[in-house]
Amino acid sequence: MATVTSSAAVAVPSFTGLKAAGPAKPTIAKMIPTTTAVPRLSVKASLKNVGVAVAATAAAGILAGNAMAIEILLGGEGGVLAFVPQDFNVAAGEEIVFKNNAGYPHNVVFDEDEIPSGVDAGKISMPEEDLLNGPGETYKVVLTEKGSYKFYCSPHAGAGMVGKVTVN
Ligand SMILES: [Cu+2]
Repeated sequence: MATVTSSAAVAVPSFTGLKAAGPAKPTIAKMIPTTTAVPRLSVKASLKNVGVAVAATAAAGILAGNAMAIEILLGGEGGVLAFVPQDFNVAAGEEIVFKNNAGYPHNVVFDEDEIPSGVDAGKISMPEEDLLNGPGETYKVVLTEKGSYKFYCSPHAGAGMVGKVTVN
């Protein structure tokens, strides 16, 4: 029972991740013609192939996501309490994926005094009391306003777990 609950809880963020990956749809559109272009496939084989295509699409979605999103690790090698990288640039509208790596729990809170004026820190931050507890858990945010933003991990800000992103 506990195992089922736990795996379901883990599945939710990864499903959300796939859903949120914008490029996944065009990839599917690309994959389907490839699948149907093989006329010798029986229905059964086609279904099997669809399964493979879906799996491939998930992988491709992650790859395509890399072009449109940046991944920031929460916690460095050896359990260093840091965002990795801790200072980076993104394009306006590019997705930033903060991913639990080591030394968690972590969270991502933007400093309301260190973001462009007019941006609501509450809308782009995790609530201070919310934490990413499990391995690979993610928090995703898209910043559309250009400028520089500073953020921190509330449990570890005192240990220097702070970061900066410049939106161009
Ligand atoms: Cu932290």
